[in-house]
Amino acid sequence: MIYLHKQLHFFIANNFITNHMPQSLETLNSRFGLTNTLFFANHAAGLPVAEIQTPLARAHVALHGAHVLAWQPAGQQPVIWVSQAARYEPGQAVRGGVPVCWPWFGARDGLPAHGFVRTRLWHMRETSLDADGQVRLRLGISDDASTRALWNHAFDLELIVTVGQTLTMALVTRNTGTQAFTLTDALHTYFGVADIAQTTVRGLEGCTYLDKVQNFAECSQTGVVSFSAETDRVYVNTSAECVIDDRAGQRQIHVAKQGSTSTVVWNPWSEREKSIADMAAGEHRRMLCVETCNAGPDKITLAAQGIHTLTARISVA
Ligand code: TA6
Repeated sequence: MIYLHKQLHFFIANNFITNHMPQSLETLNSRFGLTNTLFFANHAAGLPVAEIQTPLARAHVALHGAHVLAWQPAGQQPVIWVSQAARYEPGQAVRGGVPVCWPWFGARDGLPAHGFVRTRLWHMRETSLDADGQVRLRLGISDDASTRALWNHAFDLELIVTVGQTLTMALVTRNTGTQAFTLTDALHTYFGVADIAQTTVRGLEGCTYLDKVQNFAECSQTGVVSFSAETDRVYVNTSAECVIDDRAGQRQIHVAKQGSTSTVVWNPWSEREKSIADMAAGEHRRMLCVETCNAGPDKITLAAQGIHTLTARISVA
């Protein structure tokens, strides 16, 4: 009996350490570093970042928020955009990269915007180099007293990032509790473009969208999406692949997805940009968010022990 009790105590303590204690740089490098391919370094404010460099691509992934900060396939300009004014601080969301919005997308009265996992430290669970030269990272976070104070559910969340000529991000939600829960989520991807005024997004023609700039008015998309003012739209009931046609940059970025029925398109334009403290003047010209989501009315309900995966697959032509 005493032996069993000790075993149980050991299991719980070990599990708690694996899921909740910060991992030191030394531990990260010794357990998860990959020779000549992946190492961990402390970026600003001591936040550990996985730096990946292979013949296929370069990428940075922070443990803070499981935030993909950079991805640049070989022979291309960087694809993911981060503001020069971004703040890398515990409790802050980074302006740019790929914020993980979960378990809700958007604002909620008195609660953090876009949920609480983008501002928390995640755990590195696994790294590997595949036979085809792609690097895979698996990061995780699970509930504790502080998450339950904001959202009273038991969960385990993983982000599996695959870095190669294509960037794949799979956000896996597991309901580890005994009650069903409902969530919305997003891989809120910021893309770099050479000139927003010459950029369009294809794939959403004919879709219904909720226009945040017009107090969530329901509208219908005619033709491709183009940009000449603040744009903040939740396209609903769409699983379509989108293509960002960056004419000035002479490239097309493909955003394919699975497990997602909404796409958000956002550019703050010049006026709104001024109210965003962590965006520098004029930066809206060089960025565009095309977000792989389940948002607005497109909610996910997960039964006890259920699993849902939201996947974005990004490539450049
Ligand atoms: O995804 C678009 C959006 O919800 C916009 O409404 C805009 O506020 C943006 O996200 C950024 O939100 P954040 O909380 O990161 O400032």
